[in-house]
Amino acid sequence: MKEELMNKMTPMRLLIIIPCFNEESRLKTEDILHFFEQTKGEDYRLLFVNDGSTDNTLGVLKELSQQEDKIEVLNIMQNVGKAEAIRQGMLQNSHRTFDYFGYFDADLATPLSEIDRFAKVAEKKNPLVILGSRIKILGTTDISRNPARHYIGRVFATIVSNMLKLPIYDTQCGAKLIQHKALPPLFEKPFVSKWLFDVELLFRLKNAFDESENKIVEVPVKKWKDVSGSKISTVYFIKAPFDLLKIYFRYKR
Ligand SMILES: Nc1nc2c(ncn2[C@@H]2O[C@H](COP(=O)(O)OP(=O)(O)O)[C@@H](O)[C@H]2O)c(=O)[nH]1
Ligand SMILES: [Mg+2]
Repeated sequence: MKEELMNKMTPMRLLIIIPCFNEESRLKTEDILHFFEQTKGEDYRLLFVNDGSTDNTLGVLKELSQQEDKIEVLNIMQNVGKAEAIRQGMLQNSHRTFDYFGYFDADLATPLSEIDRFAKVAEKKNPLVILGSRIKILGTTDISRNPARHYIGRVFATIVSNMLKLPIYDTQCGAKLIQHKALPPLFEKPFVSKWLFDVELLFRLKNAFDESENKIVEVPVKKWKDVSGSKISTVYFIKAPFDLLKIYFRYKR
């Protein structure tokens, strides 16, 4: 009881990584600054990782960080891909005393306001990982996805859920939180897949922690929308099944 009370009094400290590759035109600087207005009393920080962008992403990020103390920028000179950029962000900051580390997409397909909702779940349930989940629930969530990607995504998610033997609805939503102690087993080694690293994370989590641990909580996001200008090429949808098999045989026990 006393411990519960203590938890309530110590607000969650979060570091959210936002990978950016050529996001100059998609970065919603006003929404980002508004998020900090809305969460003034909280210790939520955003770490933007500029991953060798060839446009002015770095300039936009530097300007943002000058406007808000809680915005940090990590610059990677050469493009390493989303998975590796997030991994670098995690590794370079894992010595810091945040309760949870997370990642969100730069296009704010998942609005930043979800961070606060996730933090409340973290505070209450203390899971190793929180997964944002894009579930349409009439009157409760507002999810707008491109139909083709939705249906391909549903087939994909069902296969992954079976492979993991875990009832997860959505592994690919780009909004997740990870408890500090889970960083080493999840991010120590480079990922074998460039875009399906979320699946690898879940396999690593499953293999590194005991069944009894409160591992994963899925949180339906209130709002999610497809933002045009995706960097995933259509070719990748053909490659993805092969990547998935590679992951399955690498991690299955
Ligand atoms: N670091 C890094 N991030 C990337 C790269 N490509 C895409 N991203 C980021 O990954 C996130 C999701 O990208 P997006 O193109 O919107 O993918 P989609 O929403 O899954 O179609 C955004 O934050 C992008 O900036 C890359 O090569 N490197
Ligand atoms: Mg997107």
